[in-house]
Amino acid sequence: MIDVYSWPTPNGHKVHIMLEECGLDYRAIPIDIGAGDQFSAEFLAISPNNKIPAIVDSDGPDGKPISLFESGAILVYLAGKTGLFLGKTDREKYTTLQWLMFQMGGVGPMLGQAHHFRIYAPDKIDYAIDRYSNEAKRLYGVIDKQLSYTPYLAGDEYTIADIATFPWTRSFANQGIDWADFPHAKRWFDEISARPAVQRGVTVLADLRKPLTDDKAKEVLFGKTQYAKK
Ligand SMILES: N[C@@H](CCC(=O)N[C@@H](CS)C(=O)NCC(=O)O)C(=O)O
Repeated sequence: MIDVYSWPTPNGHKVHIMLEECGLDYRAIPIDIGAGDQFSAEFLAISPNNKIPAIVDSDGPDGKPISLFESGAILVYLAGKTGLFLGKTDREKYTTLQWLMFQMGGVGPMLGQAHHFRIYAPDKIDYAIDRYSNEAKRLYGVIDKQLSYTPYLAGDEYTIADIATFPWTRSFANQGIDWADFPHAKRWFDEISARPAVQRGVTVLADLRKPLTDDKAKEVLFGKTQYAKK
C-alpha cells in the first residue's frame, strides 16, 4: 500500500494523477497546508522541506518501506516501480527526464510565482508581476513550440513529464495566460484534461480545500510561520 501525504495543489495533483494512471492502490492522507499540518514532527520526518507531496510505500524496492518527498522523485519512483510513463529506450527515458527537470526547475517555480504576485500578494508590485508573468509566457512558449513538433512533451508517448506539467497549466488564467496564444499547448491541455485517470486524480482531497482567502492560511504559507526556525 502507498500512503500519499498530500493536498489538492498542482504538486499534489501530479502524484494523485500518476497513482490513478498506474492503477496502484493508495491511501490519500490530507496535510492541510493552510492550517500548518506540514510543520508537524511526523510530517517533517518524511518531508523535511515541509512541503507536500510525500509518499510512504510499504513495499519499497528491497521489500522494505521507503519514504520519499519531492514530486519529481516520486514520479520517477512510481514510473520505475510500474514500468509506466518513463519511456522504453534509454533515449526516451533521458528525454522524459529532461522535460521533467524543465517542469521541476522552471514551470513549477515560475508559474507559482506568477500566480502568487498576480493573485495572493497583498501589495501589487508591478515589477514582480511583470517579471513572473513574462517568464510564465516565455515558458508556455517553450512548451507550445515543443508540442508543435510532438504530441507530448517527451515525444510520441504520454509520460511523467506531461503528468508533472499539466496540473500547473490548470491555473493558466491566474498566471496571465491566454490559450489563444498557445494553440499547440491548448490541444495538449484539452487532451490530457479528458483522460479519465486525470479527471479522477484532480478530485483527490479536492473537497477539503477552501479558497486561499483567510488571513490565517496566508500567514501560515507566506508569513512568519513558514520561516520560523524548526
Ligand atoms: N519541489 C516541491 C515543491 C512542493 C511544494 O511547493 N508544495 C507546496 C504545495 S504545491 C507546499 O507544500 N507548500 C506548503 C508550504 O510551503 O508550507 C515538489 O515538487 O514536491
